[in-house]
Amino acid sequence: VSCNHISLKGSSPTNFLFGTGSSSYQFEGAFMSDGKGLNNWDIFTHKPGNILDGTNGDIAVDQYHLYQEDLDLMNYIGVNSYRFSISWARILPKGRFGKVNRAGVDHYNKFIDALLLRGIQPFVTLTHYDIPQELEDRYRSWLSPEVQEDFRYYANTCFKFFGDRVKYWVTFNEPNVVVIRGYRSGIYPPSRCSFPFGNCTSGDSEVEPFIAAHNIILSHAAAVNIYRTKYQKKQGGSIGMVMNALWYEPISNSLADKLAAERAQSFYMNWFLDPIVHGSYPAEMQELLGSDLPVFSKFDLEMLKNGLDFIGINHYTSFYSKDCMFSPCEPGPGTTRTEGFALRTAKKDGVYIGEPTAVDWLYVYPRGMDKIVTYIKDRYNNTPMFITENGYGEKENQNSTNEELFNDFKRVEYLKSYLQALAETMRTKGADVRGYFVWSLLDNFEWTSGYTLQFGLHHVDYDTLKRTPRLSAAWYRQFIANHTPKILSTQK
Ligand code: GBH
Repeated sequence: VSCNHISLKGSSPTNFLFGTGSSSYQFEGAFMSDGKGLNNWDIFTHKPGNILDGTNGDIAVDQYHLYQEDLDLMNYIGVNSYRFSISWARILPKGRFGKVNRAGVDHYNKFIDALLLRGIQPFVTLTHYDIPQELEDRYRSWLSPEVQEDFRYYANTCFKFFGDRVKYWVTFNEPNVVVIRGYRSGIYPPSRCSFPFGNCTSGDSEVEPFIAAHNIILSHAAAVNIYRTKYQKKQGGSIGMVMNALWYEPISNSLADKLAAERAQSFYMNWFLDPIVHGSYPAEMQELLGSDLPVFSKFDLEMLKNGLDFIGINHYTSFYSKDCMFSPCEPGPGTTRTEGFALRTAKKDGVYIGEPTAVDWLYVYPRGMDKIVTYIKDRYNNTPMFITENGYGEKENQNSTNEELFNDFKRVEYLKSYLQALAETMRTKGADVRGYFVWSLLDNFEWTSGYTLQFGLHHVDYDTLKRTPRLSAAWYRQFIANHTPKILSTQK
């Protein structure tokens, strides 16, 4: 594999972050250790039928215990940042209704110190899909405005204990996925659905995703407000939100399909970013949803002015978008009123938008990276951005050869082409992108797919938990070395 040089010079500040991503539930394991409370994913994965291979994150890749080993892997690759999330229930087993779990605080203190000792900046998410089950049981978590108080309390606790050393905070990972999958299709906890699907038959109200989203947006605002008023001056960090960002390409040049792609984006990503950056829901949502869309009070609008310091972008793939408002479509993803009447489809005239992969939603379309970053830059006034996730998934099986397990040429090609597109957008359009994180350092628990999908730069053997570098790890190491000013290099 060649390591051709992609020029980031002139477009990136000298402290551009190169890292890898992770999350507590997918990595830590230790689900009952040292006083941790149970969270929504602990409960969900233990119900038969929810996870493809019947597994769970009880042990995951045991990063809770094996982190020193993982730090060695990071150090070898030469990343200057590591993205991970704090397990809310490890810090506050019962939310604000119980005590702080000091052992949980100690764990993250040790982990953060160990990262910094190696010159690796912690890039920390407060919640990556997880919430203490206590808050689900007490008041139905995101469906209740009460959750804003809990999230504020939790965020404050984290800023207080860790903010002296953590300079990058993310309030939420992919809240759009949390509400779509948790309250529309029901395939994630709390398994609420507006149409019968899989295990989910409850036929809950189709407005629940909008209520949950509203509470998440206001929880974000509450956390940012605390950070701005009590910590930011002293601690000097920044705070943002991470969105799952698909690129929606209009399936034709017709105005109707172009408008459909806009609606698709508004009902997916702008849904959260518009209120936080511009103070109101996207116009398309207001028009189509009317009084089904919650309204921000005067106080809410004041809180929303706290905005964010950066936008985190998880970008993997692109889809075509086809109008279903002016001409009817067969039912499919995106076609209803509450999704913006825009069919999401991977094919145009029978041809995929990009090479399909082992992951059913992942098509290789590097141009999408340029298009989505440009779109966000233009819509949100070139707010500083981080690519907080980008990666390639594979599916190993019993018969996979060593060649297939470790020589992941396709992952390397994917990462190279997406980074190439990103570099071009930064250089030619002046997009203010400040860092890039590969998903992921290691294979890990891939939510409802269990351990059947692998996204790691390192292979994990689940019998022994042994980590083995893939070709892509060596490639990323070389890439970072080629693009990091020597003076900042943390390599010994
Ligand atoms: C990210 O999720 C997660 O942040 C990370 O934890 C995960 O391991 C990683 O990517 C790899 O999957 O069906 O309407 O939700 C991304 C999961 C799944 C989100 C497909 C977008 C399609 C739209 N993505 N999904 S929808």
